[in-house]
Amino acid sequence: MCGIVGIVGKSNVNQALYDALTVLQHRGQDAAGIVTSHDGRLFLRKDNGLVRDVFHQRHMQRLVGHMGIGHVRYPTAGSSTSAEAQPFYVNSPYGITLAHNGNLTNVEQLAKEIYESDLRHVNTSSDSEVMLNVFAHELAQRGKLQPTEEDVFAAVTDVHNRCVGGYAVVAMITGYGIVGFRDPHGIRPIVFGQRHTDEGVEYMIASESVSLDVLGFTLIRDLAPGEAVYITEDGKLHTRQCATNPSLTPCIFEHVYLARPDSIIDGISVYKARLRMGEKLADKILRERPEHDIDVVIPIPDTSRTAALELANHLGVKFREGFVKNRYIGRTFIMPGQAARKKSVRQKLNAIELEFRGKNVMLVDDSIVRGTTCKQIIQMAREAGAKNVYFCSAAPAVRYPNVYGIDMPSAHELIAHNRTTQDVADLIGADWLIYQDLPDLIEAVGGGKIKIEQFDCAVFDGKYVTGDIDEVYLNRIENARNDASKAKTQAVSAIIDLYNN
Ligand code: PIN
Repeated sequence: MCGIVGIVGKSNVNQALYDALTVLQHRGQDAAGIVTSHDGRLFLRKDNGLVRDVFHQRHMQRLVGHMGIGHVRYPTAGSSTSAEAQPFYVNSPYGITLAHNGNLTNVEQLAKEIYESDLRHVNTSSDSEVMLNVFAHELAQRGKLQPTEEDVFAAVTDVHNRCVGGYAVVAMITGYGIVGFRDPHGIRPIVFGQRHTDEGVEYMIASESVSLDVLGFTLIRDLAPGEAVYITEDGKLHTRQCATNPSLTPCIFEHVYLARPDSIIDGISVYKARLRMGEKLADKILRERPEHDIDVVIPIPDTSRTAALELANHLGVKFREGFVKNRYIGRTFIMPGQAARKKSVRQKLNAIELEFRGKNVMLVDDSIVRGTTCKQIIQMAREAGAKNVYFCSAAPAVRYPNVYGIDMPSAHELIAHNRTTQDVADLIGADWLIYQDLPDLIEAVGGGKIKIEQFDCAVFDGKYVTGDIDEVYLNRIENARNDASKAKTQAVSAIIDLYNN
């Protein structure tokens, strides 16, 4: 998962891009980048790290220009180098830079085509660089010295024809404008909006509406699946449907925990969807155990708080903050003679004992993925004196890998893969485990004022909307992931050895 932004403004956009990226920081903390364009020249700064660490005064001063794009990257096993930070750049045609949120499922075939037929070189293992080259190739095919909006939209149409997967993209064509587009299934989110200044109207394209709000832009709307928006450098906005068979099946996991609660995605308030998840969970609890003995509902901060609050309300049970999260977790330093240790949950969360002692507590989390965190949290609740520890997940059991840009690619890492609810309860040490039912989650997200009936729910039901995912593909990405993480572990051990010797 990543965050993207693009702005066509009337004065320098560096500060606005930086601010927008900080608002999208929850979508990726691994790397950040901004590229701006001024007088036909590009200015790029990207590196590993949080937005606040990547950009210093000297970088910001160099990022001049009235238009630019930015990116924050989520860590995945295969993308740890700063060379894979985005935006990516190709010099021909025109000088194009691109930032992408999502994942292409036919990247191997595309990489081959790009090299063998399009005669282009890709310098990283990132699917985003592949996509940039597909777009650049298709735009070059129009053979124009100055591309019009028709040329840009035609290139996006060709991208849709060649690329398969989930993608929300912003790309800047140096000297011409910024284009944003969304895959034909609308899996990943992308919105655009405007703000009025004394010099005229400015436009922003972004992953989530919250970045428009915070910068004083008003939301125009989400891009439809397959649609593109092109804003020229002088501020003219064009939109076009570029896919032949678009159908909206947005990723339901955005609502579970990826997106900020103050965002509105495809017209649905993430906050309201989470409230409804709590309501549905309460109904399920009452169905399973009408005579339950829950004394207190405790959220696991932060995402689950909204669902937990409504769950407690509907059950008529006390809602209490039992865990406090440290918002200032620092770096882990590697000391000579010591192995690198991961920060434990205990360093991130602390229990308020008086909310647990002698009580039957219902802990609520947004989801259970690997099960490692919740196991430790349940242990902490017991140590704080809880009589019984019940656990509920606002999402159904995560049983299948995600192939559209969320970092959950390997089935064997998922605690619920090939396991029953009781198996998972035993493994995490819960006295009672309740998962949201999938139809309830769909109803919670898509059954508000804006009705959406179809979502990408692949992590829950194993149905992949792009229709190209089979066992062979899943095994391949699982192996690739294992190799990549092995390589990463080896690299870390090598650094530790270096320190130790
Ligand atoms: C919560 C994000 N949320 C917490 C992510 C943990 C699963 N985990 C998914 C629960 S927040 S586990 O955004 O940080 O507030 O499967 O490893 O137990």
